Amino acid sequence: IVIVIIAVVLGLTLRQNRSEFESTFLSRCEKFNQYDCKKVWGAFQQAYVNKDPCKVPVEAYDPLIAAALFKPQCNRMMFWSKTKDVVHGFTEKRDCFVTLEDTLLGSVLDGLTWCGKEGSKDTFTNGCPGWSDCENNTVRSFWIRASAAFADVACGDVTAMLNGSINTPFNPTSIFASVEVPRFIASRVKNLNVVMVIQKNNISNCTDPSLKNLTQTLDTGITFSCKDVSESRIQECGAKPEIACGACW
Ligand code: AVW
Repeated sequence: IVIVIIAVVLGLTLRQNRSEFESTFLSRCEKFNQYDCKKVWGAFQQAYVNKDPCKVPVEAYDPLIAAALFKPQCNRMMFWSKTKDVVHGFTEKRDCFVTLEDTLLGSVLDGLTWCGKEGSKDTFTNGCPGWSDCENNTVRSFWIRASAAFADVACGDVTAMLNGSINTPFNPTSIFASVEVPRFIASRVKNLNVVMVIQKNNISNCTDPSLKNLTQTLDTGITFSCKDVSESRIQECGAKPEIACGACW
């Protein structure tokens, strides 16, 4: 009897986990009109279900990207690296910029962990490999694929917030440096403007040598600019809608 009870409780917990993930996915998705969320969920699942969670290549998410196309938002696209909180603190309050996490797929999966298992058709949220446990893990491959798709549609003036409180604001191993910047093409992107977020104890700014690598990676024809902006100014601009987007920095 004890074993049966344990089995039932365990079974219910797993089922609940699975449906909880699916309902989070669907309810976040339904905030966006124009998408068939059931279809998007199906395309999402096929990427990792019934697979070893360390053997999900980036391309496994191609059908998902095709099902939930990113719309170009010229002059409003915002990229970031090691500045997630300050960027989203700002974009949450103002309409000036769109980040990956404001798009359908980015907002649906932001903060979530998921994976499949060989021989199972379920989605698990526990026991999934961490970001650097193996290269081709479910979550990491998704963010690389989604970031690539978001960068592919970048156009006009593009903005990126980098962190002035770390040694290498433009880090070659980051998604921004390794996946996004190489996909900006001069025929679509006019200028890349880096906003260097400066806190009290900043150790880098727009003169940082890592930005040299950035300008060297940029497709010829895309101009580059960089502005040191204090974190408090970014917060102020987020809080004051009367400041025009273009006057924030
Ligand atoms: P990031 P990126 N463990 O701030 O340039 C767990 O370094 O790479 O900026 N999660 C991780 C790890 C890790 N070691 N490293 C990265 N992540 C996840 C998409 C985590 O969710 C947007 F369009 C972290 O918050 C940006 O322009 C996120 O990756 C660009 O890619 C970003 O790590 C930011 O990627």
